[in-house]
Amino acid sequence: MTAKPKIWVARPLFPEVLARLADYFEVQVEPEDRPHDAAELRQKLAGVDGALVGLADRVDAAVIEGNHRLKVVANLGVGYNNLDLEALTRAGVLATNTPDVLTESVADYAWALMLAAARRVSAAERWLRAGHWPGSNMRFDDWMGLDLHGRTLGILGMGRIGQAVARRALGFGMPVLYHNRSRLPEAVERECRAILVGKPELLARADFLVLVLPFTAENRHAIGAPELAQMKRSALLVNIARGGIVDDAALAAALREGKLAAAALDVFEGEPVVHPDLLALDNVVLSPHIASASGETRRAMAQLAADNVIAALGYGESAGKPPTPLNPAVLAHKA
Ligand code: 8YV
Repeated sequence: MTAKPKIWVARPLFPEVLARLADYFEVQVEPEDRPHDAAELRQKLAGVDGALVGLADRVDAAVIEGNHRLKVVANLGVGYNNLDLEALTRAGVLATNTPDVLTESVADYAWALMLAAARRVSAAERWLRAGHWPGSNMRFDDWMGLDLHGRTLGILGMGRIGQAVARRALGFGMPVLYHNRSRLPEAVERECRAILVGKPELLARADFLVLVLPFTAENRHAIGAPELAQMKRSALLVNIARGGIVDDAALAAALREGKLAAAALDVFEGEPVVHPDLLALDNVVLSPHIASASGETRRAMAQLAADNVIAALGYGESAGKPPTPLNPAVLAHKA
């Protein structure tokens, strides 16, 4: 009997997913969630045929150089700015991600953040827990927030998640403007009731601006001091995309100086460190990168990453046809 291929799982995962992987592979699972530096990643990937990695694991040319065994790297996330796709493709290593399965949960969470920041849910709860609620004699004008209904929703980055955020706007009676590299097909625009505008117009007109764009070199600080200055003072910014798309220091300054009403952030520059100026503010809702973290969705993401590895290494019903490849040229080359 030939030995099973080996795979490395960079973070603890659901037992049912690990059990499925173990049907085909010899599985090495990291016992705790922590990022791995280049030297460690290089060493972990050296003796395996495939790997499931997290967003904190940066797989680049230096990490895979000289590795002739590795065939597939499955990212546990839809965003893949941690993978050097060119280097992987050059090395003939397939990369995969987890699109679609998280779209609706992340869109739900964008609305959770919008509502929480607009209606000051986190700050009010902190105040209540600290025992400050005086009861029925609370000031009538205390804890007043912003309404969502009737306000303009702006979406920067109109991929699958942006569209799912837009579709939910109908229920809130919010007109939708979007800006994207390319215009959506008319039928999709109609379904999302979304109108394409230039970035300056989006910044100037949005009452709620949700960022859902991928993190690329061009998108670094897509929202910095100059962009924040173009937004309404009464506006609210939501980042569910990636840390680094927003200049967090500039955002904290704008919030402190009243140049922006509020913000809600699920992602940060330099995670898990949060800029201290943001931590000091009450008009920003902060969460630890959990937009995709519903039980169903996290399980589906892990299963999809496993499906990709199983198929890429030639097993299961979809052998040779991994469901969500990022560099399918590698597959074509092998076919
Ligand atoms: C993470 C995400 O994958 O999918 C993405 O791009 O940012 C998240 O869904 C998740 O936080 C696991 O680290």
